[in-house]
Amino acid sequence: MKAASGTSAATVRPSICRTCQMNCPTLVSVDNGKIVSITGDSSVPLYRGYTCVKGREHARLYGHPERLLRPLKRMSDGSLQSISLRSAIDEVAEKIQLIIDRHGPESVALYQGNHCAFGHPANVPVSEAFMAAIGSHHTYTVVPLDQPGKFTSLAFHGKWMAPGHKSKPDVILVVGNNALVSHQGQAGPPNDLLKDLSSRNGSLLVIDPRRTETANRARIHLAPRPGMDAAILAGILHVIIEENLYDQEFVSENVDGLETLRENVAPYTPQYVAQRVDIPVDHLVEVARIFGTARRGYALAGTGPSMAGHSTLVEYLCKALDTVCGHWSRAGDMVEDLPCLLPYSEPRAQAIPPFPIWGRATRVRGLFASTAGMPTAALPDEILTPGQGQVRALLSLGGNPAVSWPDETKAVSALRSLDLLVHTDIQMTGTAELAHYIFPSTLPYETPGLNQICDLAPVVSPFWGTPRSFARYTDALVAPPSDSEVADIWKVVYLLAQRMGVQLSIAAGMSELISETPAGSAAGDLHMSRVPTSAEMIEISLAGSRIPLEEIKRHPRGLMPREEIRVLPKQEGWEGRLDVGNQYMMEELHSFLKADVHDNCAYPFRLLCRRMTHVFNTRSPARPTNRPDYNPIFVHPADMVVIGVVDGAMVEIRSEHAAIFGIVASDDTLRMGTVAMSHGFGGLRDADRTPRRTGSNTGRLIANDSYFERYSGQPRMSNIPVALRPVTEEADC
Ligand SMILES: Nc1nc2c(c(=O)[nH]1)N[C@H]1C(S)=C(S)[C@@H](COP(=O)(O)OP(=O)(O)OC[C@H]3O[C@@H](n4cnc5c(=O)[nH]c(N)nc54)[C@H](O)[C@@H]3O)O[C@H]1N2
Ligand SMILES: Nc1nc2c(c(=O)[nH]1)N[C@H]1C(S)=C(S)[C@@H](COP(=O)(O)OP(=O)(O)OC[C@H]3O[C@@H](n4cnc5c(=O)[nH]c(N)nc54)[C@H](O)[C@@H]3O)O[C@H]1N2
Ligand code: SF4
Ligand SMILES: [Mo]
Repeated sequence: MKAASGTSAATVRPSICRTCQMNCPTLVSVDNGKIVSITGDSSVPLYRGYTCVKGREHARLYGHPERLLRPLKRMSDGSLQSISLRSAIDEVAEKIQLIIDRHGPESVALYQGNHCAFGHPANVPVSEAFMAAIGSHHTYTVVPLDQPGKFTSLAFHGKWMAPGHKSKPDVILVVGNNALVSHQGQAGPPNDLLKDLSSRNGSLLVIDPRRTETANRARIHLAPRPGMDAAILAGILHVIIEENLYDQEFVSENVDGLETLRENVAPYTPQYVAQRVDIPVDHLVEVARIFGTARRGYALAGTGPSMAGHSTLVEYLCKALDTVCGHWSRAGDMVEDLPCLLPYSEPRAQAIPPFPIWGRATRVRGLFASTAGMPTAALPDEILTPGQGQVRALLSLGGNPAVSWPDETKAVSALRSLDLLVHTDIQMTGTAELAHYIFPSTLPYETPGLNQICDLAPVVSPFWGTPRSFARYTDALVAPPSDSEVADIWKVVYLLAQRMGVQLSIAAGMSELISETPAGSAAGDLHMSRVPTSAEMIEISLAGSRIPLEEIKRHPRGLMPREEIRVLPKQEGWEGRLDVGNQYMMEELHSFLKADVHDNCAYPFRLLCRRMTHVFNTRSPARPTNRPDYNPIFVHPADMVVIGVVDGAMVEIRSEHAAIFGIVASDDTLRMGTVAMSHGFGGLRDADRTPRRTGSNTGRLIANDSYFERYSGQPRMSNIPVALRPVTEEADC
């Protein structure tokens, strides 16, 4: 396809945005081997040409002066020097081998950040294969810092073998998620779901201390004290059970624990909850009645409640709500969003009963691997704690641990203390500043790819991903700059393995991306003497996929399989039942009846997590010029008066653990007494005195060992008690 662009004719090619989990289909204008612009592809009905500012601005990254183009090596004087890819691989392979010989394979750890999973589909399987081949279990992901409860709660609740009611819901209860900005919800234009809901007279119910873009559209918005979601959900369950609004037939056939749940939510009367969390009692009762009487719908939690310290419990209670209300597909119902890229797994109207959550123990705080994976917040301690099993080398792939890990001070000293830190990135970040070797990465449109994150999303949360199965493949559209030595993440790992003489075996292809999915068919051993191409690696990663890659490739604009998949009936003699009365969960719920342990008048505000439209976590060089290049601290105007600051003023934000500086932005959507700030900003600890230039890292305010969830190790990363005081830039920075 040709399109006019200035004097020359640009070629417009279909592709996929890989900047966030939504994987919007894009049209990319390429002129003279360079990306000129990125727009949405309106030929795909599910997306109707939607893109956001991040996806469009991404075009500016390709020739950006801040982009890393050649591998870098840290010299003995601390400076970084260019090195060839070949030499960097040789040196790193030798150093890893030496560490393994001296300290054993368990001294090597792997961290897969967002862009490891978002980028080339082989990044995750190849890096996991590397860890398996050297014999280390130290593989960590972002999940335990994000919404680990999505995985851990399954172990306590069990899993329905068919999806929830994704299409045509009558009710959606959103707890601390703002999909209109984060796009973490149904894929496609974020408004479509809400428009469809209101056109059918359905109800959007939102629980969020901030009147978010999503809350603004709600029939009822509860703006409670943060961190109390479990108590609110217990109050909703209380009403639904006491008023017999639940689905008695579904429960008697498939669910255990209702009586235990009834007893444990009994103290959570609407009056008690309303008073504890400071919301109108009639609103709470109305939310419960709307949810309980809706035949189709779902409860969906986001990062807010997860990060407030009770990820597993909040997710468990959301599942309990859907389960007692019978919001799961039954035999004969259509399944419209089965992943295309995973092996086929039969939807059945039956329950997988609860399964063990406990995995291998760590050496830290009694934490262990769980169904959410290894506890990432324990990794800094695994690095800093001497003795048998100490981690000494880290492969940091597609993330930014120095900035994104909670407890920045500890995280940075851990990363600094490593014998070897190998990092892949596209720009100099906090982590790159600490790395011994940096491998610059290809950018998405320089390598072939798939929409795997969106396609697989419904397996993690039935309410994520496209409403209908949709797979799209893209070729590489442009070559990396001619004088560069950038590489896909999988390729760096492959070359290291090759140099170390290690055989890589891809065991489960794409299923590696979602830990709770049964392994797919084995693709087997990789050829280790001839480096596969990026296109070949996609074929290998997709072995056993429900829709074969050749079929997907035949549809350059994407494939929406024409199929009629229906939920199969329960197998004869099947005894599995879901559990809504798990003992651990009920004990944790009980703890909400006590006073809030975090109440301390020295820290009168609560700092909430939040996302901003124009940036995906770590700040990017390709950012819109009309937005500040820092992360403001949003404060309610009435609270600004109390603190004595005006818009744009600088404040010190102090938690029990540490202090950072922030620039105030007035925001009357916040509940008074709460303030909000995005993460992913700020330079390294020692150098960070420039909140107006680089922003500040909220992770520094968090201690990873004071308040943390026992199942995932996730520290409290939202609802952080803080004190705010005005500061003058000259005196304090
Ligand atoms: N205080 C606090 N901490 C948090 C959170 C919070 O809300 N508050 N949120 C948590 C959550 S939900 C998550 S998911 C984690 C995120 O944790 P990470 O995944 O560690 O962090 P990101 O910022 O997403 O990482 C992006 C990194 O990838 C690089 N990058 C960008 N594009 C590309 C690319 O195309 N290829 C490659 N190779 N690299 C690229 C960026 O330069 C950056 O270094 O942070 C967690 N940390
Ligand atoms: N534009 C953009 N999109 C993104 C990202 C980004 O940085 N920018 N990050 C991506 C990542 S890594 C993730 S994990 C997803 C996250 O996606 P979401 O979970 O939708 O993230 P947020 O938009 O931060 O929404 C969290 C909400 O929780 C609320 N909240 C905070 N504390 C509490 C609490 O205790 N209780 C309740 N009920 N609510 C609370 C906040 O006010 C906020 O509105 O977004 C992804 N998408
Ligand atoms: S919503 Fe996500 S996938 Fe879509 S254009 Fe924006 S960043 Fe890209
Ligand atoms: Mo995340």
